[in-house]
Parts: sequence; C-alpha cells; structure tokens
Amino acid sequence: MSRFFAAAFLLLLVVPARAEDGYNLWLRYRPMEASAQAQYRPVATDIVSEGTSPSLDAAKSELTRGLSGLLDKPVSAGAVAEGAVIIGTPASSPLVAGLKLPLTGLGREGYLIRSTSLVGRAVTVIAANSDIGVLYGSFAFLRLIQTRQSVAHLDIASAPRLKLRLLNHWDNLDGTIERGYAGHSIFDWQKMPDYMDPRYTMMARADASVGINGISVNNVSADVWMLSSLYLDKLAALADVLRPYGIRVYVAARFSAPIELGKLKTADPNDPQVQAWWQKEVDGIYRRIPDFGGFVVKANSEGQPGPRDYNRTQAEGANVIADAVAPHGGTVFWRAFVYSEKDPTDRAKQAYNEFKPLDGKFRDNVFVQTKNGAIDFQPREPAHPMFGAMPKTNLALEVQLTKEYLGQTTHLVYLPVLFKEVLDWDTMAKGKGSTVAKVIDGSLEGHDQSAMVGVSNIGDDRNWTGAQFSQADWYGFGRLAWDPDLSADGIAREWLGMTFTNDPAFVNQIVPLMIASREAVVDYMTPLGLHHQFATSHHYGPGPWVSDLSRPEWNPVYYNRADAKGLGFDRTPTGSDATSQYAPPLAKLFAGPNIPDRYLTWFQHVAWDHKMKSGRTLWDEMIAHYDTGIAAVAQMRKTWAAMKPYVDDQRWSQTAAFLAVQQKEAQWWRDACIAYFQTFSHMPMPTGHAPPPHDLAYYEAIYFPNVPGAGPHKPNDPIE
Ligand code: BDP
Repeated sequence: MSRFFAAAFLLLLVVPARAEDGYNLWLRYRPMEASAQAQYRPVATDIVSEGTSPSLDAAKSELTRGLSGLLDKPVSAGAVAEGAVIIGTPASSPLVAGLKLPLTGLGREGYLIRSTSLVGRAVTVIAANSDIGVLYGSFAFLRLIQTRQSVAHLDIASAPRLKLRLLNHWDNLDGTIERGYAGHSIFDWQKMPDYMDPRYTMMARADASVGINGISVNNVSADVWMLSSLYLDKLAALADVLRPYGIRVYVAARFSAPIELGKLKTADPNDPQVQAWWQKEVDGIYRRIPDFGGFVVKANSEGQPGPRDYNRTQAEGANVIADAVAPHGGTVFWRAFVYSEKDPTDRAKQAYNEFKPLDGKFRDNVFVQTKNGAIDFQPREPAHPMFGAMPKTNLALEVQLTKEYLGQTTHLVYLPVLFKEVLDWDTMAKGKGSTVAKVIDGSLEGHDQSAMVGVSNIGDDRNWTGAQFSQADWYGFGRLAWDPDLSADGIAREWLGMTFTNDPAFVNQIVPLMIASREAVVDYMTPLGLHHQFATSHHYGPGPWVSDLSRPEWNPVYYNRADAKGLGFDRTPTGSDATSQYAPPLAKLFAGPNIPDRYLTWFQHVAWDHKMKSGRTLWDEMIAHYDTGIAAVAQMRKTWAAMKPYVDDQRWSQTAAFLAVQQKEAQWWRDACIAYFQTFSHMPMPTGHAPPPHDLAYYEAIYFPNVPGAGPHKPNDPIE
C-alpha cells in the first residue's frame, strides 16, 4: 500500500504543472501573470448583483469563477466597494436603474459596460435590458481581461447584428454524429431526463460566451423519434439546462412525421388533417417547452421526404409547419440544400431554380437556410447565387464548422477566414456593397429577421472539437454571428489569448499561421476553382477519378470535367449557364477572361495550356498551387515546433502530431490529383516540381473503412 502511495506521489511530481486537455475551451480562467494581476485586481474587487434569476445567477457565477481564477484571489458578492463590478438590469437592480444608462438602442440581448462612479467609488457597471444581456456583458468583460485589454475607462455598447445565432448539431439519436469528427454525441438521450450530464452546462456556457442563442439537437436527415413524446420529455429537460444561458432548443423535423408518428396516410402540406397534426404536435412541444425555438427541415434532399412528393412547392411545405409554430413565436429553418438525381440540370443551379420563383411565398417566420455555396461546404466556393436574389425572403446563412471537406479532425484550417470571405462577398444585388452580411442581417432589404447557422463541430471528445484548433471555429462562428464586421485576424488573436497565452511572441506567430491555413487547404486539395474531388461517401482524402456512383452529381468527375482538352466545369452561357444566376456584373466576370483564378475551373473549362495571369500554363499553375499548399503546411509545422515553450505539453504535442498528419495528407492530395490529371494533360512536371512517387492505380486503391461521421462500414464494402 505504502508503495502505491509513493508511486502516486511520484506521479504527481512528474505530471507537468501546466498540463491541459482543452476541456475548458476559452473559459480556462487560469491565473494571470503577476503584473497583470496587479493591474486588474483594483478594478475587480467584488461583484454586486441585485435581484436573482437563473441568467443573472449564471452571470454572477461566471464572473466569480472567471475573476477569482484570473486574479488568483477570492472574488465574491459584496457591497459597492471601490473597484466593484455591478451587474444587472434597471428592472432587477435599483443601483443600475439609478444610473439611468442609455440602454434603449441595445435591444433584448445587447449590453453596456461602463466605468463610472457610485457613492464616490470607482466601479464598473455591466447593464442590459434583460438578464441574458447581462450575461453576455459579463462574458465580454471577462474577455477584455482574458485578452489583457484595459478595463479602466470603459464605455462599450454592443448588440448583436443577427437575431438568431444557431448551431445545428447533426447528432443521431444513437449517439453517432453525421460528419462528426470529435467522438460521439454529447447528448446522452438514453439517460435523460433523469441524468443531465454536466457537460450540457459547460457547452451552454461556451455557446453563451460567444452569443450563440439556439441549437438544433439532431441530424437534419432526421429521425422521426425526435418528435415523439419520449424524446420531447428529454428535450424539455435539456431546454431547462440551456435556458439560463439564453439558448433555445430547436429540432430537425422529418417532413413525413404525420405519416410515421401521426399514422396519417399522407404528409401532403395542403391536407387539412396534416395541418391539424402539425398544430397538435407543435402545441404539445410548447406545453413542455414554452420557449421552443422551432424546426430545421431538410426536405427533398438526399432521399429525405418533402413537399415535392405531393407535387407541392418548398414554400407550401415550409408554411404548414411555420403556421403551426407561429402562434407560439417559433421559427422554421427550411433548408435550401435541395437537389435531385432526377434533374439533369447542373447541381449548382438547382436550389436557385427551385427557390427563386418562390420568393415572397414563404411565411415571415420562415428562413430559407442557405449553405455558403451552391455545392457543399467546399474548401472554397463562390457564394451561393441565392444571396441577393430573394429580396422578399428571409435568408439564413449556413456554414459548416465540422470539417467534412477540409481534412476532418487533423487538418488545421481556421474557418473564420472562410466565413468572412462569404460574409464580405458582394452580391451586387443592389449595386456595390450588397454583401452577404447585409443580406442575412436584413439590412439590404429591410427585413426584421436575421440568422446565421453553423453546423456544429462538437462531440464528446475531451477537448470538444477533436482538435484544439477546431475550437477556434466554434468560437469564431459565434463572434461573427454576433458581429459580421469583426476580422478573422482579431478573432484569432482573442481566441489564442484566451485559449493559450497572450504572449506576443506566441500570438504574433500563430495568428498568421491560422490565417494562412485556409488558403493552404484550398491549394493542396482543390486549387483554382476545383471542387468536390473527395473520396466516396466519407470524403476523407482525394478521389478525383471516381465516376461510378449512382448519382452523376456525386462523382468527382462530374465536377472536374477533366478531358484531353482541359479542366473545369463550363458554367458560362455556352455550358450550364450557372453564371447567369449571379447579378449581371458578376455573371459577366465569371463567364469572361478576367475571372479571378480562384474561381476559374468552377465556372470555366480551360485548356491545359491556357495562359494564366501569371504567364504559366494552367497545368503548371495548378502544380504550383498544390506545392504552395504543401509548403504552407510545412511552414505551419515549423512555426508550431518553435512554440513549445509557450504551450502546455498535451495540447502542444497533439497539435504537432496533427500537423504532421496534415503535411502527409496534403502530399497525398497533391500526388493523387496530379497522377490523375496527368493522364489527361499528358504534360510534364514543371521544373523543380517532383512527379508523384506512385502511379495512379496506387492512389485509386487506397481505401479506408469506418471513417468517422459517415456511418458504419457496410458488409459488402471491399476488404483490403
Ligand atoms: C453534406 C453531407 C451530408 C449532409 C448534407 C446536408 O455530406 O452528410 O446530410 O450535407 O447538409 O455535406 O444535408
């Protein structure tokens, strides 16, 4: 026994003091360096919170936890002393009411943080119109300290630009996650409602800290059980946990639920029995969850049922559910990700063709939830042509945080760069400056409603997102949904400071690494407008040669169109004419000779020896891009290697190992794609660029069963 204790003691001694596994995300609240503590201690002596409510209590406990951790001293609820932090709303706090602060423009969720004086004492006040605004303000105040900004003379007012800031979890009820690369679902439905895992609260804190105010809990390819009373009771318990953090729950609904659950003969949205069924179902949900957010619906897409099955429009489908939730203040997110194997039209055009004629036909409480691009979350896509083209419809932007097509768990790709590219994209719908951000925040067309949605990257991995750096995508998504004008650079800086260290020697190296990581993945996977070159079904690794899938638009060859003449999908008026779905100046640009290189083969079929802006041929240019991507990853590895002194062992080592995988796989992508495309171009490798080490057959034979996120290995899949 005593030997056991001796061994345990020894173990304690050798465990590095700074070991961290990432569980606490950006809410670590580790003690600051002594000089910073000295600076901040006088301005955060006590927390004064009058009144009580679940959200106010959450704010108070977050401040207590945060400040006592950061300042390394007990900070408790106290009186109005010098340096106190006073939180509240005019309704909850006579102190706040007495200050007569300008809160009117801040709406329900905005907050104000101000340095002021009260009874002759210098204090900081965090005030809002609602308790949830106070919670958001508290997180913002902590963020200032966590990133070592001055809190001495504050006068900050902040309100979200977008009203609904949602994560869509694609979690199946059996615990697997569609396209999930961070373990299993954190939602342990089997044990709910009796056991509510403390992780739900931790997740809620993280979501609220970046302003996320809704989550849909199940896969969009929806299991009808989610709408059963068995699961709704569980959902109600989850809603209770999330409510104090301002998070409403939503559910992905299966369009055919009236048949499967309701035992009706049809799910035709125009059938009065179907309408009555939705009403009854929805009333039952609101009885359990009075602030239920509403539904996400994937209809007539990838085998899901939908209104088309009854010759009804997408609008008729959406409206029947929207009418049911409207009296309760609920919302329907109707996904625009609709394409059909029976429609020979270019897949990139199908959603626009189907939805654009329905502009103005959707109810006010419907969002048409539109992916950032017209295909599917590729490393780079031009913005979806529907943005700017549906002025009478609420459009929500959907982006994917989980890296289905961006290397999955092990590739470091900082997604806020991609999100910003879309938000800043100028649709030109109403002249210059008609950005996607202005379409979705409602300002371009004067809409009241506004929303942005991210497909979650959260699982039950200890670090939540599978890789440390993928946490930044969750963080950045929330920050951008709150304020699309923030910069990717600034968000990276904040996140690094909160998650690792504010030391400029670290941050000044890693911010550029993160920013460059997005272009790197485009370069080594799909340069110059290539898209959907992924291996079958699981999308892990390259498969540009794949041509045998049942649906033409699931095959990479459908997209690359490589042939003896050249490469790329002709979407100009001589081809599919997808270019004309964009506003005229963009349509002209994309169909013409001045098309930016980055979209070249997305919109045009180009000869292998086509002379690029650089003077190189398309072939040489493409190879240069692949190799630039690999060089960028090599540089990322080198930079990270030098960061060892600034990062705890566990997080440093995992990231270093993942970067090594990324470099290996970047090489694989490059070699496999070149080996394939060379069978068409028959052109030599440009000087200084090595040929792929293997022949094409070698790359074609690479096979991976059981890649996460794509369902189980099927019995008749090949065994190698
Ligand atoms: C694709 C995924 C698929 C999803 C689909 C969707 O491959 O698993 O179900 O998107 O968004 O990216 O519905």
